[in-house]
Amino acid sequence: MSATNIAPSEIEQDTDEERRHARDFSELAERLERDGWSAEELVAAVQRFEVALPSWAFATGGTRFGRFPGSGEPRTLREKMEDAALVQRLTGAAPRISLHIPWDEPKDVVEVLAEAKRLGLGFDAVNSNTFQDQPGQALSYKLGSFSNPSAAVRRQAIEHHLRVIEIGKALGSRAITVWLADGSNYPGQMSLRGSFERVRECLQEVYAATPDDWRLFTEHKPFEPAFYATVVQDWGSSLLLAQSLGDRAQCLVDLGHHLPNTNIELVVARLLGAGRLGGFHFNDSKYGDDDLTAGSIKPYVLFLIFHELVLAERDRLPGFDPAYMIDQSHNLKDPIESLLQALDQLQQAYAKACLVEHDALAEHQATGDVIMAERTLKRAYETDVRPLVAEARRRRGAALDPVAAFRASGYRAVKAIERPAAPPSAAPTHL
Ligand code: LRH
Ligand code: MN
Repeated sequence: MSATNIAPSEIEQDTDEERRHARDFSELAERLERDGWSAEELVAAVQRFEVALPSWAFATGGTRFGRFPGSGEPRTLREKMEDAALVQRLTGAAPRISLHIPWDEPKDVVEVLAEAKRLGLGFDAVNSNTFQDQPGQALSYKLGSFSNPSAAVRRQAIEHHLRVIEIGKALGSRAITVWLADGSNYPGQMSLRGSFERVRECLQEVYAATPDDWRLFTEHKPFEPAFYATVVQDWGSSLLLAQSLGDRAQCLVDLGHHLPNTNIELVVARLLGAGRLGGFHFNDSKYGDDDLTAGSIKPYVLFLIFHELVLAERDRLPGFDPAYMIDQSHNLKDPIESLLQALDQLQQAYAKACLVEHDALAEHQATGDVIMAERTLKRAYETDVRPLVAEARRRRGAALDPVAAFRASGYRAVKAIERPAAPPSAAPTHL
């Protein structure tokens, strides 16, 4: 049994579970209809909600202290695509994969496109990488890439991005995500304004090389690997860059790239207001860029972010077309199970945000009724939408409970045989 093309009938949906779900969904639908909602419209909205999967998250990540690889992990782009196709099979919400270059650079684009077609997968934004030196690379990025004082290093970094765009064009991607590790560890090491100007100049050339139907996403991050100043440190720096590049440049919000207690939904609202919210790297974190499973630590924040997105959708904000992507690193969990959990959490957060009584909220905000305004949001957040997102999946022939279906499929055990573990010396796929 090759688990990827699990036919709907083979997804282990036991009839008891089916019956329980049917009852739970009809009860929820009845309650929603009583409150003036259309359960059918909500199911359809959840079905339209799609998130791209990161090619770099299908194998165990690790930290600088260690990596504990699991069994049956993918070793090639083809095997990562196979895993991505299974996640799509079980959720119906992840039809695209986002590649990181060179980590997951296609050796043969034609073959990869054929494999993607066979698996029913598409390609989302491509990601560049100037935060590592590749074997045989002429010049080092130790002191930065686009911000590097050396024009030769900047040129090398620009050439890398032009190549990533060519690969993306061949795969049918429509965006490039640029996260720069550029920064400094000590005061005085780097010109704080000069480094930013150099990044802007280099990005201008990369932006000019993107096709007219592409977007360029700038991704901010407060620290790591730089521990004093990061050139694109916060949403303001990212926004300044995007605004200076052109209309097709937008800001990507990685949820883990905010200092503790940052109001991320406010950052999202600001970027939406500026018409520059390009997309997301969904994950969760307690302290730093922990890349934990989305919705696992701060589910209310995830809901509040989706509340801003549903409001923007409702207000028909010009250019509103956020690219939803996951960016997680799996140190302890089975990567596929964690991605299935994340997709379920994202579907739930979106469904809850669709249940906010916006007119009532606006009224309470206008009249300064703080408590009723908060209760209106909490009422949506506290609605158990699990039967609704399960129904959205069921109608797509996907699993009511993807993690349970994955475990029942025995996929990992099959892959453990098909994919003998790489020798311990092999470099980690993603730190
Ligand atoms: C940086 C980051 C970025 C990726 C990398 C894999 O922390 O979030 O989006 O390139 O992780
Ligand atoms: Mn990211």
